[in-house]
Amino acid sequence: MKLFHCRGTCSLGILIILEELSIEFEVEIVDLKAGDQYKDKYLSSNPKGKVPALLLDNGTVLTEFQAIAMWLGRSFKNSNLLPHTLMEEIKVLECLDYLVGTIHMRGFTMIFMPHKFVKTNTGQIEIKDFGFKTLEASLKILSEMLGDNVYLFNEFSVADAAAFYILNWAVRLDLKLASNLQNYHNRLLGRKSIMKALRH
Ligand SMILES: N[C@@H](CCC(=O)N[C@@H](CS)C(=O)NCC(=O)O)C(=O)O
Repeated sequence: MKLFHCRGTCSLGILIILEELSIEFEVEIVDLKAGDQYKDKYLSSNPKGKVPALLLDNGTVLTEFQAIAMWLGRSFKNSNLLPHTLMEEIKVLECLDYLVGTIHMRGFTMIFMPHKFVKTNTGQIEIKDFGFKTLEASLKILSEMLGDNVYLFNEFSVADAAAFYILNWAVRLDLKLASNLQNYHNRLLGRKSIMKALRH
């Protein structure tokens, strides 16, 4: 298996999941700043021009964070990265989609990449503002989802791996986090798989 990854991006979440599985895998760095994602070499593996992408041993390339995370969780059931009943599993997917589809795509992407959506300075300020407002509301919801629990669900799951990259970005932006999210982020920083993923 090979993960296409760029440091500091959402593919960190998939790297954490792979580290949790204690399996052999390769990592190929796609340097987004250098524009590697738009070069033919990478596009021939993932025409979407984004990370993460996971090349499976049978040659299939999986893309989209939620799909990769669900595939890994389902394929390596003993890892307990997904719960075992349908409703519990769907609840993890619901959470994962909120983290990636809303907090990442409608929050952080607007703040990090407003130039992708509009050229004018004022337009970009408005887009960033939309991103910050989305984060304010959605991180509050995430804090309520976590409550006093150690993880988002009973055990560490693929959703926690996604929450980690999200909270890392929040810290990078110096956002004021609710105390339960701050403690959760600190707890996750001490997890072996996360320390290993950060060292890559
Ligand atoms: N919805 C996508 C998000 C992937 C994504 O936006 N990846 C970013 C890095 S965090 C990327 O590769 N951006 C490259 C670009 O936009 O040029 C997924 O679930 O995989």
